[in-house]
Amino acid sequence: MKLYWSPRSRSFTTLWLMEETGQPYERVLTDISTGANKTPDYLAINPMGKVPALVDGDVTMAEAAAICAYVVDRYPQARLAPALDDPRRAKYLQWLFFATGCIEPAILQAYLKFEIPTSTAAWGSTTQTFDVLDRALETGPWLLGDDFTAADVAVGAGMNYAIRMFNMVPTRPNFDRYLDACAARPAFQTAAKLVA
Ligand SMILES: N[C@@H](CCC(=O)N[C@@H](CS)C(=O)NCC(=O)O)C(=O)O
Repeated sequence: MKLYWSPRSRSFTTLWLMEETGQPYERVLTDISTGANKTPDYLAINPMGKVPALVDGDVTMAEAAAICAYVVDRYPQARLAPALDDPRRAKYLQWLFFATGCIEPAILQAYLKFEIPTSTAAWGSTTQTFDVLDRALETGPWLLGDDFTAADVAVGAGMNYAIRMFNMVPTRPNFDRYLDACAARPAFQTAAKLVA
């Protein structure tokens, strides 16, 4: 697999995930500060011209959370997702989609301070999204309890970015405990050094 990535970007999510699998992969530096993400060759991989993106044989794909889902299903031996017939798969998918569908816009709303009616905004509001996440992390250590999954990579990377890297939203005790647990993982540390 080839992972197209850029320093100091959302590529971190997928680098962390790849490191968690323990499988070999090729990193293709696509530095967004140089416009490498807007070349015709790269746009053929991701027409959005954004990183990360993944190439696996004839497969091309983008969107960090989708890449997480794809990779862990390709490497089931890494045990980073409940199996298809495991009832916990439902919550795993819910949190994976929550990362981009709710957490990401909630962070931007907190940062940019724009108002949208809560019934219209897909994430309700920053408070609503973070209250729900806070309660889900009450027991821990992970979103599915004792089992760390790719949903923790997607959620943990987003929260780490917003709270610890860019100070965009205030932290809470459950978030701190969760982010400490994420940051203690060797794969997280390897990925953090790569994107620094
Ligand atoms: N929805 C995408 C967002 C990716 C994204 O926003 N990437 C940013 C870097 S963090 C990017 O490539 N920006 C460069 C640009 O748009 O020119 C995902 O989750 O993968």
